[in-house]
Amino acid sequence: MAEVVTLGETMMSLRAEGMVRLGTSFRSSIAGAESNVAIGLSRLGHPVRWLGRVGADEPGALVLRTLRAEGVDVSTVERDDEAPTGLVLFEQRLPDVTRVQYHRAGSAGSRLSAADVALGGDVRLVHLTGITPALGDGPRDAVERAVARARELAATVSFDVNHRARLWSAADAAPALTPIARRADVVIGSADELELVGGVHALLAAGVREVVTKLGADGAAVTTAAGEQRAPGHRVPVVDSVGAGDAFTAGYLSALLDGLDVPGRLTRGNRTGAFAVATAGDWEGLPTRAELDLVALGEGAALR
Ligand code: KDG
Repeated sequence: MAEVVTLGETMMSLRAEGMVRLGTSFRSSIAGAESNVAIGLSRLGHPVRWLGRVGADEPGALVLRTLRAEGVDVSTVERDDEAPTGLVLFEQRLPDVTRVQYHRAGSAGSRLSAADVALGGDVRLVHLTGITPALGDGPRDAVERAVARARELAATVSFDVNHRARLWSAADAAPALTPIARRADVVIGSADELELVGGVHALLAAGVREVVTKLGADGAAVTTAAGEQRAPGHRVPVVDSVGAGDAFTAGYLSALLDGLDVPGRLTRGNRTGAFAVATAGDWEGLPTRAELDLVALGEGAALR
C-alpha cells in the first residue's frame, strides 16, 4: 500500500551534451516534477505510487522501467496506444540556466482524466503540482478529483505551484491554480509563484496549514499561523539546478511524513535540494536516507 500518491505527466528527457542547433549527442532519461518527488520519497524509504499515462511506445517503457527500478509503484499507470509519451529537451547554457523545450502537446500524459484517479487504502499524502492543470481539462479534472478524494480519506494534500510559463501565462494560470492551492494543506512555491496564487497570507487565511517559500540557494521559509521560520541552503557547486525544487519538496514531505517539526522539515528539504543541484539530471542525484547527512560533513570529506 502506498503512503504517498502523486500524479502528473512524466516524459522522456533528452539532455543535450552540447548545443542542439550545432548537432550534438543526447543522454536520455525521464523527467516529470511529480515523478521526481516520487523518486525522492522512495529513496528516503516511503512507499509511493505515481499515477499517470504514458504511450504504448518505447519512451513509455523507459518511464515505467525507470520508476519501477526506483521502487515507485506504477501498477495503476495507463498505457495509451492512441498518443505518444511526451518529450522534453534540456540544453544547459550555464550551470544554472537550462533551456527547456517541450514536445508534449497531444501526449498520452495530457490525456489523463478524473477516471484515472483511484485513491484508497492507507494513503497519507497526495502530492499535486500546478503543471498538471496546465496540460488540459482532463488533467485539471484529475487534480480536482485527487483533492476531493484526499479530503474523503483525510489525507494531507501538498501542492507545488510550479508555474511553467512555457505551458501557460500567469494570467491563465492564476485563476486555475488559486482554488486548488487554497484547498491544499501544504502549498510550496517560489515567492513569485505564491503571489500568483494569492500570496502567503491569503493562503493561510483560506485554511492552508503551511506555506513553504523556496528561496533557491538561500534555502526556504515556512509560514504557519504561528509565524515564519527560515533555514539557509547549503552552498554546493552548481552542476545542474533542474529538479532542485522537486528534490527540496521530496525532502520536506519526507520529514513531514516522519513527524519532524518545521526546522527538521526545512533541514531535510535543503539537504535533498543540495544533492540535486550538485548532480546532473532531474532526479539521478537524489539521496538515500543513509546519504542525507553527507551534506553536513563539509568540504573534502571522503567516504571510506
Ligand atoms: O521540475 C523539473 C521539471 O521541470 C521537469 O522534470 C519537467 O515536469 C517537468 C515540466 O513539466 O516542466
